[in-house]
Amino acid sequence: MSIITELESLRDSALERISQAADLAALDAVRVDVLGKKGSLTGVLRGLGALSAEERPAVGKVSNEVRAALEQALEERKALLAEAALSARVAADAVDVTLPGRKRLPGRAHLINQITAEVVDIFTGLGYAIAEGPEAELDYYNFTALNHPPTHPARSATDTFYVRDLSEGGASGPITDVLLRTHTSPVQVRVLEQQKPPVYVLAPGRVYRRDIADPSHLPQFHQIEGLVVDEGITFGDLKGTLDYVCKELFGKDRKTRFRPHFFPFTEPSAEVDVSCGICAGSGCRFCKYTGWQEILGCGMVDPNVFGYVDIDPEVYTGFAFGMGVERIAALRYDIPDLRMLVEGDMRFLRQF
Ligand code: 2NL
Repeated sequence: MSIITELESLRDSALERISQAADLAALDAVRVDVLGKKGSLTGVLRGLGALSAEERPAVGKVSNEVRAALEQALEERKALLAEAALSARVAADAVDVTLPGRKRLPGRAHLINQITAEVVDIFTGLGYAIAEGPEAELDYYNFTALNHPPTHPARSATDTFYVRDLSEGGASGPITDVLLRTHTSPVQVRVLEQQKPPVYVLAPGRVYRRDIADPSHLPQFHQIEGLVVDEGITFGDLKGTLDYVCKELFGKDRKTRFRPHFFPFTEPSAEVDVSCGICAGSGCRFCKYTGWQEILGCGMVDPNVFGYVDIDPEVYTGFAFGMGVERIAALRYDIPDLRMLVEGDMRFLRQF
């Protein structure tokens, strides 16, 4: 076989391999095989030196043509494959902007936290400070300093969760003087121990009572208590403050009434009703046909409480009040069963 035939056959098989190369890597492998340092065409060209002077021009011309043809075929195939690779990537990365967006379910604060925040806003607007304290509390702050006699029924282990000290006798050891607070009043006793009057303070927080959960009771709920101690504080200040707060919380059109009541820590004491928001006082099933909804308890701080925190009741007087947040939520949003507030039903947390 003449060297020219050899070159032509090499060209044809190389062109065939170029046209078959499936991707850029395969194409480059062909290039190295043919035109590389140890490539087949390079090998043939090296043999050119052995040819006679008459043969050399013709063979040289053909080999240049073969090289040029192969280089052009490689370039064309390379451009084609690069174009195909780009198209494939564009197709794979494509975003369908016509797809509907993903549905998001934003949440919101739980009703209890919403109402607490609202009440906190009203009282901070009146200049009150916010105070917090431990939920596991000493009997002294929860009962004794709040004028509960040693035999008061609320102190019974059937009404209050006592905490056993496991370091002393384990689960069968003695009931200690630590309990889960039954109201947030102990927070205020701690404030009075720390701070001389004037005191204007609000104590929101979680409290515990040993009740079986039913439509109107939860063993764990939230309370907001308030306390004012200053010179010359009267029951009139108490009435004016709570009437204002009820109107802020429930609406300017609402009326309040104060009914005599008893609490160990206040004297005199009262319960406060707000005129029914459904029937405006004429009587309906929401107010059990009374025209009123009970919303808080209050009174003038008992002088005995001042005795425990070393405040002179001849110089200072004060008022205090407490409300159950779950009860207020139930009244405001017409929730028939307090247990619904803690069952984790998404409808209480979803923002519509
Ligand atoms: C209610 C009634 C009340 C108080 C809480 C209080 C606190 C101190 C001194 C005196 Cl440090 N009193 N707190 C007073 C009257 C009523 O709560 O029905 N709570 C849900």
